[in-house]
Amino acid sequence: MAHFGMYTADTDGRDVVAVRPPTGDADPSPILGNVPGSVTHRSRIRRPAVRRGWLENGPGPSTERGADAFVEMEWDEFLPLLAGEFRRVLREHGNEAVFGGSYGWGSAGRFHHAQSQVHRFLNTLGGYTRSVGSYSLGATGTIMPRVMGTHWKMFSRSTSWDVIAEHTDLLVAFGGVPLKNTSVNHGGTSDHPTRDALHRLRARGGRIVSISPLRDDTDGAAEWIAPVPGSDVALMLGLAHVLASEGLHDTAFLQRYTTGYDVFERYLLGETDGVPKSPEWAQSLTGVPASDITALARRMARATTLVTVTWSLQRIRHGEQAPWMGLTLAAMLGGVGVPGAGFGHGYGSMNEPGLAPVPYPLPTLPQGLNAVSTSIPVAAISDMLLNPGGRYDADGTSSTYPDIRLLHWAGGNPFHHHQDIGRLRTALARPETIVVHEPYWTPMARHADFVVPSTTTLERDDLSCTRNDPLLVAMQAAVPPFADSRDDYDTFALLARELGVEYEFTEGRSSADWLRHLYEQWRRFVADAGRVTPPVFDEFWTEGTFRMDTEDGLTLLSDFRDDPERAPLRTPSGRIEIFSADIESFGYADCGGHPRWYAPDEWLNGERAQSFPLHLIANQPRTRLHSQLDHGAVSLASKIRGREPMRMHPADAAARGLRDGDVVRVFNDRGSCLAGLVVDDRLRERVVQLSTGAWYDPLDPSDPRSMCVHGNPNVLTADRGTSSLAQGSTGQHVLVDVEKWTGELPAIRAHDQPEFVDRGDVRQK
Ligand SMILES: Nc1nc2c(c(=O)[nH]1)N[C@H]1C(S)=C(S)[C@@H](COP(=O)(O)OP(=O)(O)OC[C@H]3O[C@@H](n4cnc5c(=O)[nH]c(N)nc54)[C@H](O)[C@@H]3O)O[C@H]1N2
Ligand SMILES: Nc1nc2c(c(=O)[nH]1)N[C@H]1C(S)=C(S)[C@@H](COP(=O)(O)OP(=O)(O)OC[C@H]3O[C@@H](n4cnc5c(=O)[nH]c(N)nc54)[C@H](O)[C@@H]3O)O[C@H]1N2
Ligand SMILES: [Mo]
Repeated sequence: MAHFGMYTADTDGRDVVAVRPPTGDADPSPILGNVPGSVTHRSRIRRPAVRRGWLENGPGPSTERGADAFVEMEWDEFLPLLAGEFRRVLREHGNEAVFGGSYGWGSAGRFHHAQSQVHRFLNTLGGYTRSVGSYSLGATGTIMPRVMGTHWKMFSRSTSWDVIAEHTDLLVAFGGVPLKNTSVNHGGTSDHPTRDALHRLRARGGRIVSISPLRDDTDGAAEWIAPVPGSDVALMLGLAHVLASEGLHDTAFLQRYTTGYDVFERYLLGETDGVPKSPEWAQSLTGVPASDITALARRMARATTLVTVTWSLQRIRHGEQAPWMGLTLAAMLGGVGVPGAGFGHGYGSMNEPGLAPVPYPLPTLPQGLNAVSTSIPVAAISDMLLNPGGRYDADGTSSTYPDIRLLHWAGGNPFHHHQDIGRLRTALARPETIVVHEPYWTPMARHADFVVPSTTTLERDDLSCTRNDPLLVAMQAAVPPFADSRDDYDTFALLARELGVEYEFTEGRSSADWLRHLYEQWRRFVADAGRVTPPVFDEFWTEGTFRMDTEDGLTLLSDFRDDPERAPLRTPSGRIEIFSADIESFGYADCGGHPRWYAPDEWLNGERAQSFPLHLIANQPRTRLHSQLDHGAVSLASKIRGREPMRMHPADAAARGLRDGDVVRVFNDRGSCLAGLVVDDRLRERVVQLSTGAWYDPLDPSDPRSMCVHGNPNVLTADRGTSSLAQGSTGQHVLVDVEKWTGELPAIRAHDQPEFVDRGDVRQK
């Protein structure tokens, strides 16, 4: 099982040679094609390694990270050295000085989940500074619990695809419904039903309006509206204005199920700020003709309309506003809780929305208790490292950043996920020691002092399951561990032994014991609850899968609609908060008490666009999961002369004298990268699209702001939170300019081994 789907692996005893998706999967992911050859790929970490400068100078800040050579070592020497460093940091600086953020997707599998493993390990040592929230849903994760009482329920208990296919007449999709993203589900998936559901909706006469800078964000017949990127909230306000001024809004619904509509309406109609959010006003910001906005609003009021917002729209500045305003628009239409109507968030972002949930808890590894209460918003990593003791605001609280001495990372790649890599590299020069567990020599591994070689899922037994999929899957090792790599669990167990906390970490169990234990504990729990009777572990393991029951045919918030007194939302008012007194009370200039239009810093109508006239969309890659298996066949096949493809409208290419297949330099005042040009009219003019995931490959590794020769868009993006409320990632959008690359074409080195030196050549000071 992978995050992008289930498969059977054919091997030659050392590596995977072919993969076969299950016959029950309606639309298997093309990303599976990256798996063959991945176990023994030349970028694998063979042995434990320590950075040369760390061995020579001992722990301490270093600007050599990312440019230094490594010394390979035996485990017997490596583990005591690392344990000694842990003892030093804990003794001199205490547990708060250890950052165990480790954000990242790692791999599917409930037990060998790298992030759970590192957190459990650090908890047995007395705790660590942690991160909260995600890059996926930074803004949503803070705003939606406040105004709707939950955020995860929006996905895991979303209106099912079957209900949408059957009941929705008009699907108004902000961000479209990009099928490429439904490849993926955290923890895996055994089916991909989105394509078929959209087909059934259209076959029934349903219509799809795709609002996106990219026409191919919705496949097949859809009406395409391409507003200026980042202006969706203005468009939603324009639609809301038509509803309110023409009396098309559902006042009975607003009265019974929401609070604060009156405050919002005064803003909408311009009574509070003198600016009516009319279709004409919206046209001036979005470029969408006012008459089209009026016509769409009237259609929405007449039909069973589902308003959906992709997650990308909240991964930009003021990202709190789009999901909040989308929900407000759906509330004005009165369809929340009605089959096929209402609001959806994340259809086409992840496979999960629209899939039926499993009605009971799933087995997971207990992470233990963290004795340190310090945390930071996940996307504040550079801020934290650069400003120890500095103050910041988030979600109504003002806090100070801890002083981090040791960074321990397992299962994520900050060079993939974080913005402004130049700033990140300066930040990563600050700690005294960085430990990274990785199967591959990713850029994060290259910036570590201690590099721990991990196995991949293909090299170990595990079990997988996820909230919205019926299958519990026995993931059986396909090949033996590569070279000297170890399961993260075994590494942590040995490290725990060195540090005198082995039993606390392992509870006396091997990984095989843990799998059996977690499964049996879960089996007894669900059997006692009388829901299902799963087979005993050995039977399950032989069988390979167990099919659970699911709650089919859900409509989001139908229980609330049926009886708002008995099933209130978990908001202060128990209703949808179109106005939130709590948020208003924080007094933030960048997030007030009701949904509102805030002009972004980086957009085509702003001042910055005079210097950098193209709007780059750094969306999720079609050809891989994030940065994972960037060296796989499907990912490599899309590259142009080795560079990540970047799409551009023909008019913008012509204006710059660029042709399809050219290598271009993409730049702004933060950094630059090379990319391979694809000229394509399926984009709005002045929009370019360069997906995330090409491994950062600096031309000059010793320069933190070096050009990336491979095409990682995060050398360009701004490291700035969504707002003082959520402080979420804003990586989706950035302004750039593009020119032809006329210099010599630098080699791609990202997927090679780093430089090694012999132990004997290290001069300890
Ligand atoms: N500009 C921009 N940036 C973005 C986004 C965007 O829209 N625009 N999107 C953001 C989003 S939504 C996300 S979720 C993040 C994703 O960011 P990440 O989740 O950090 O990216 P991955 O490439 O999935 O990193 C997972 C790493 O875990 C490693 N790994 C796999 N299995 C194991 C294992 O068993 N053990 C260990 N130790 N390691 C393992 C993989 O090799 C890989 O390097 O990126 C974010 N970044
Ligand atoms: N193939 C693949 N699928 C994935 C992932 C992956 O790495 N690869 N990652 C998974 C993860 S972790 C996550 S969190 C989700 C993320 O899900 P999303 O964040 O929703 O995915 P993106 O592809 O970044 O963006 C979706 C679309 O939004 C559109 N968009 C961007 N800006 C704007 C705008 O201002 N206005 C409008 N109307 N549209 C805009 C873009 O055209 C883009 O294609 O994807 C998941 N699915
Ligand atoms: Mo994500």
